[in-house]
Amino acid sequence: HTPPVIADSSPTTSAEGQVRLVNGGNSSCSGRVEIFLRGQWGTVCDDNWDLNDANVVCRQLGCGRARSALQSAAFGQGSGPIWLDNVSCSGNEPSITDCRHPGFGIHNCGHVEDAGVVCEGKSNHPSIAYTAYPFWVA
Ligand SMILES: [Ca+2]
Ligand SMILES: [Ca+2]
Repeated sequence: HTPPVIADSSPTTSAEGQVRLVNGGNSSCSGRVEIFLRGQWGTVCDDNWDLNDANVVCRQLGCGRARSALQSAAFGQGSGPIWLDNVSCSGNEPSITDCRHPGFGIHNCGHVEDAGVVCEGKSNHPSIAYTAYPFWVA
């Protein structure tokens, strides 16, 4: 069972605080972490980037838990602003932008330090709806 995909090819419809993973090959659940803020997609610096931070991104995207938090532009260098640096998540935040950080766009990084994640994959919680009636009840 696959949930319906809402087609969104227009860059102008990206929502403030939206997160995406870029350049992860076939997987939509791995790649360079990018965040949409103030009308621009930007990246996350790898300073203090760890599994707690990666877990928030993976869960936010419905990709389960994080397998690894990657540093040093493992998925290539992004462009545009570096929106986050020194990200400090406890792991339970609903969104990466809810984690502690010095402020959007405040950093001492270059794109060679762009952060990435590898998540386990699609959410392991398929929406299987069991019928209330066993098959032998007419
Ligand atoms: Ca961190
Ligand atoms: Ca830093």
